[in-house]
Amino acid sequence: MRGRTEILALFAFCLVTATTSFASTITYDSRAIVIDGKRRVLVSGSIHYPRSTPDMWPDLIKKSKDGGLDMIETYVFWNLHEPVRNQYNFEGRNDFVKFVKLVAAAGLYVHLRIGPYVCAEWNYGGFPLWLHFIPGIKFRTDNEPFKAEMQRFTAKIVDMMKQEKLYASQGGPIILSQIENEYGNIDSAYGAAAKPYIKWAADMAVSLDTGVPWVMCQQSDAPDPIINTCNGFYCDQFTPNSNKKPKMWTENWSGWFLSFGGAVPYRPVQDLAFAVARFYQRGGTFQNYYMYHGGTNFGRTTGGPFIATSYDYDAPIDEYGLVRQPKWGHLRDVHKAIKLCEEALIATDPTISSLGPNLEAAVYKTGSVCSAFLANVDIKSDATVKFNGSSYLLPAWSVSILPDCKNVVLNTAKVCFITTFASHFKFWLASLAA
Ligand SMILES: *[C@@H]1O[C@H](CO)[C@@H](O)[C@H](O)[C@H]1NC(C)=O
Ligand SMILES: CC(=O)N[C@H]1CO[C@H](CO)[C@@H](O)[C@@H]1O
Repeated sequence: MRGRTEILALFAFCLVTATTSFASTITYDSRAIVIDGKRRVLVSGSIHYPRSTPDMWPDLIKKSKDGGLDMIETYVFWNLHEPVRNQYNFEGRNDFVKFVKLVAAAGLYVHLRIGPYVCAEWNYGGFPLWLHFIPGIKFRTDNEPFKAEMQRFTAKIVDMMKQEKLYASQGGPIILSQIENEYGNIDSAYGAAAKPYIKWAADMAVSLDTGVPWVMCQQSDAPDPIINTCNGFYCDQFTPNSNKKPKMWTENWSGWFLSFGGAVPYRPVQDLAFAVARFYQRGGTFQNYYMYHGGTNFGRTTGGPFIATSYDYDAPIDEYGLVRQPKWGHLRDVHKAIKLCEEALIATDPTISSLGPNLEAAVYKTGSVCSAFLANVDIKSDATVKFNGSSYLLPAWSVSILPDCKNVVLNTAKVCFITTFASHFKFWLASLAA
């Protein structure tokens, strides 16, 4: 017979799991990631669990949700988890099962980028040092000793996730996973061995049977069914390698990492908001901020040469876990505006037309829904355009979002936090003068 506390514990356990245990079917088509048969417009942000402390995680996740994110993306850091071959560490800042569960508890999705080569300005790109000493090994190419180790670690992580029921196909939050990392940027250096390696990596990942799609970023020849995705400051010009795959942006650099002796990186929110809105304007349905919270390179985890301990990245949440204004607030407003267009965005491809030099309209119209994006991509001149019977002022380098094809709910160059502050300031000046 069970004791009373045991029954209570079981009851509490059931309450917790009951809300999260509905399995979802995750697929994709030419427009979007499809969750339980419905295309979705998704906004994601990177938070790497070992770059903050477990005590910070719930608050970082909450601020991400409040900022309008649907998903958190993290890499998995092999050398952190297996510092000595076959001796694993998943404690403290390494406890990514706990991290993924906290994201799930907040009701957000997870994109798990296993790599296991991750780059990430991380020591040795995430490879454990012992890997280097395996006889005959050659990294990231068609090399048997390397492939055996890569497969072993990838399978280990996938198994851990499965045991904890963390894939969406099991009722968990993980709806996407990544294999390799930006290999397309360097594959020419591997000559003829690059193609068979990528084919092998794709087949190996798919064979692990996670029930959710895999992506490869910066890999224009990613084999089916792997989705090739874009990383960069701007991705509006990107197209996937098949018309059966959606246009996805897995790293939109919110700022940049800090190097010793270098300037502290800064990317204005107006430019970041412009890039995001342009991406959705031109048919995108998924983008991820790299980073949404950058955090700290603790200990000797930073990659080299000369990459600083701070990994703040000028991200919407700063190194210490505080929201960075006006970046965080303006992007939250951009996400709200884009979500108001979701029904139109998932229904159809955009019809793109020119409204003059450097001026572009994209209309998503089908049946009774209509949403539009109006862009001025000139970096100097403001412009007034005629669209659907009305006039609109478009500041230089900005996008206006019209969820009903009529009313502008947001222009990416107009930051409310600043204007509110400015009008308070004027009011305050006026009151001084009186
Ligand atoms: C023009 O705006 C109306 C809403 O007032 C909308 O119903 C219609 O679809 C729009 N047409 C175009 C081509 O954007
Ligand atoms: C990989 C990539 O897309 N890089 C681009 C990032 O954005 C800058 C412009 O700021 C381009 O010069 C890079 O090519």
